[in-house]
Amino acid sequence: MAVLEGLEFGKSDFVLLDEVNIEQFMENLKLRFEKARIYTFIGEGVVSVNPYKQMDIYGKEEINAYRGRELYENPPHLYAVADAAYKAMKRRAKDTCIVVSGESGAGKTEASKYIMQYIAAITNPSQRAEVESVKNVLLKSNCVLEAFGNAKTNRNDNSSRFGKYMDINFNFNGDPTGGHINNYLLEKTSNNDRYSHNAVLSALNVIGFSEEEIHSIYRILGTILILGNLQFETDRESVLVVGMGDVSHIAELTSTEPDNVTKSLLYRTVATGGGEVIEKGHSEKEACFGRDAFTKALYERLFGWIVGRINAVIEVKDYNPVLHGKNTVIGVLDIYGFEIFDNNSFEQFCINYCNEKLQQLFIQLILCQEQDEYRREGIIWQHIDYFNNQIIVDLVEQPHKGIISVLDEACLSVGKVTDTVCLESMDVKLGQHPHYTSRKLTPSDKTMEFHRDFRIRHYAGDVTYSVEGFLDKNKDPLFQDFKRLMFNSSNPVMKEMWPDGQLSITEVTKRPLTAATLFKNSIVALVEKLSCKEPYYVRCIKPNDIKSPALFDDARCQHQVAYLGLLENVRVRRAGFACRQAYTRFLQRYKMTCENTWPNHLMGTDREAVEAIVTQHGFQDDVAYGHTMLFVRTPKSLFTLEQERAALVPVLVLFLQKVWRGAL
Ligand code: AOV
Ligand code: MG
Repeated sequence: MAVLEGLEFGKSDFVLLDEVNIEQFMENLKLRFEKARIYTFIGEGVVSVNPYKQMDIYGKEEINAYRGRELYENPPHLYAVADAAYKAMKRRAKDTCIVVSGESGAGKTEASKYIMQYIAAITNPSQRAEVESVKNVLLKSNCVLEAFGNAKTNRNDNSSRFGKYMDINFNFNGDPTGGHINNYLLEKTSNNDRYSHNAVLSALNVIGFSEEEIHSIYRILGTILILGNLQFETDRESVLVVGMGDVSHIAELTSTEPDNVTKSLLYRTVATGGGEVIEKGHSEKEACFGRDAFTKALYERLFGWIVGRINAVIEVKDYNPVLHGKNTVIGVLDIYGFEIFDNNSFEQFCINYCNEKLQQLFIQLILCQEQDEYRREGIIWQHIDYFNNQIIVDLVEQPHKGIISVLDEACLSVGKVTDTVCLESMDVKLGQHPHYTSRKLTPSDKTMEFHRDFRIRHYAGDVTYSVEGFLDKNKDPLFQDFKRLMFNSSNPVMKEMWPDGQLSITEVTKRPLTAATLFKNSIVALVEKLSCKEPYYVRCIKPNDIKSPALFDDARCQHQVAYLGLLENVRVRRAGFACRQAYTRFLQRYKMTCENTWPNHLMGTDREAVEAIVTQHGFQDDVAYGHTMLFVRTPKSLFTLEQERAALVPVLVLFLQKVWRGAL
């Protein structure tokens, strides 16, 4: 709990509110925002309100103020949380993660950049070249990924259209030795002109992309641009490309043959039931569909390949645990936030499902496990209620019954299943679900359209999805012909991106997994990765919808506070205990601070010895005794012990040396 701010700035930790209710919470949040205090703690986590203006709080001076300090020694800041995650990792050899969450435009990407910069700034004091280069790549990779993966949306001018989870590996010294990026790309974005071409180019160079690779990247981007304008026409039954100049341009950029480009745009190879291979001409509609799928795939593969190259550069190499000690990790997650547009499609469905999963993780880790532990340890505890969104997660992902499974079924069925038919089978399977509805089920609700819309009551609000295009987006719509075209490119970089192009049509029989299932699998894996680490939360709030630095829209903010479960978070935290330690461990560490326990205690149990230490230091009212561990309400009590221990250690070492030398 920060002590350095005056009361005129409100409470620096929501735990310190006189009463935990929504009115006091909002009053404090608003007061702090208006006083340009955009961060407020909830225990070891921080709530951040997007200031929509540059703040002078991220400089060297601030970095030095937070470095190595305890949370309550400084005002709330992202740096305090980053430092807490770093300290836990370094002192206790724990893998930790920093989860940055909040809706679109709330400030997640900015926050995660500041966190990365902080970690880079406080590590590698001896400036070892190999560590510096890892840090450089980690920082520069952001610029490249944002250039390719961000776009302007109604909600955010620089909206992340991909999710990013970055693991940073550390050696026993606490210096970064490498890292790994997982990306969760959803949409192809336009060639984003917000980014300076030179900055991206220099970042690509720093990361270690070769000239040839950089050229190939630009050639692919050029191809995507041309494809975006490419048109077809039908002339007496046959479909043609309008303007053959574009075809030769594409062939030149992709180092392929113009004839093959035309062919893959206008025909597809199919295997007949008898095993015969024939070429079938596209209709104009099919040709457009193929072109769009090809454009999207070019983009996805380019993005995936860039991430892969960055990973190859920063991968931990030659790590020897005997020489270098335990390798620990801090993960930083910055993903697309909850989104509601006027027209919501498959992408919003995936994004919002992902946010449901992350909220579920928060509930599990912060609200659920914490309370379970108190119960297990026999601590007297008044259960705190909260809305558990597992029911919505199930609605989306449950096998056989969930929306994804209905979608997949529709995509895999043989006959012609349309989006509308798919919507009908969702209505049949999910009609009873309290978080699902459609116009057919509630005919009076004119805000939805018949045969088109369904609505999910998400934890963060109701979202109406238009089912149009869901099935196409869920299938792997790319004809094998395009894959083969690119695999046969004489440009080695492009060839490398399309290894599956070498399969002949008769070999491509197995149905690929659908986009929704692939997405679900990747998010499930992400949640698994996060849940085995010690989590630190940054909860971002968007103060208004007009990107104003001066407006605190009460209703919008209160809505976010409610669905993020922040009040419940404060309640659990406040009634709860910030620190806990097994009795034996506690005793090992602090027995020297108490005459009755040093060097060994003569009491019946370790717990009694711990009680003696606590009582001698006078913080008996700040603790509770569990079956196997001690719970400490405020970190300050432990801090006092730590300080005393730190002062005693040199004295004891001297003492022991004398004993060994026989001087005593
Ligand atoms: P997001 O990551 O949460 O949205 P961003 O981090 O991109 O949101 O923030 C949106 C915009 O708000 C930024 O471009 C900045 O203009 C401003 N902003 C956010 N945080 C700060 C800050 N600490 N200081 C100054 N300006 C800030 V999305 O990616 O859409 O979910 O998919
Ligand atoms: Mg973002």
